Amino acid sequence: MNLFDLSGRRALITGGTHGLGMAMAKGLGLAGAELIINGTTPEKMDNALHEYKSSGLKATGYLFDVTNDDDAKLYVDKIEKEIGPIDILINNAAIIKRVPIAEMDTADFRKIIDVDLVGPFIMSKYVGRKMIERKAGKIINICSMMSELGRNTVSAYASAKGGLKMLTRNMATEWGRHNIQVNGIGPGYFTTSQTAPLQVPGNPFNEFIISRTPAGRWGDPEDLMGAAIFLASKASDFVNGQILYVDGGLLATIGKPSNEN
Ligand code: GCO
Repeated sequence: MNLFDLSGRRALITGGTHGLGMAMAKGLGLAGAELIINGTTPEKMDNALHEYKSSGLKATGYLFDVTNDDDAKLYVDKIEKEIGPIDILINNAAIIKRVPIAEMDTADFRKIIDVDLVGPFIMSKYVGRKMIERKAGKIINICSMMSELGRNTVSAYASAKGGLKMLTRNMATEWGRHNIQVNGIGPGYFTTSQTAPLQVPGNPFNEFIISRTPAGRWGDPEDLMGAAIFLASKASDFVNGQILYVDGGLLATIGKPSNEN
């Protein structure tokens, strides 16, 4: 089982102060990795670091904006100087705004593309340069059902997540020969603060997801731990450019009418 052992590894998780980012970080921590948590909100960071430490995990926090090219370069250098070489990068930080295309502000569209697609590009560029020098590294981009499917009101988010799938494949193409594995995880519908508006009892979308997902439930953030550990570990040394969908089977099926079991 030491194929999945991350002892001695250092993992940087963007947007690691809550939700899916925190769950995946905890998974890597439980597998032995030292955690480097990126966030933008001091209060959320304090709470998160407290939670990591109370879970017995070694975690250090860095507040910076992944869309700011200079900051990203500066903090990647600072982290490598203060903590050590970054072995694993999870590009998880993302935002969403649910507005029909015809009513969406172009500035909002651009902001979502910036955080959800350009952010992973910027972080991967600066961490990737170090990994290329060291001829080793793991990068995991957090994609989405929206990397494959359209849905009302999430055009900017879906455009970014579709782009992130292709950025993943292009990074794998360019960096595979440097022993860098770049893959994606595509979470289905998970219980997080981001999806809370959708999961309100009585909201038809809630029932729709439960009926549309073969597993018959929303995902629990901890359901992502295994995929994150696999793609961060030796077990995936010959896996490159893949998107691992963790969605309870949602993408595998057309769904079924209410009169069928
Ligand atoms: C939405 C949700 C989704 C999920 C997730 C699904 O509005 O449809 O927020 O985007 O967060 O990305 O894979």
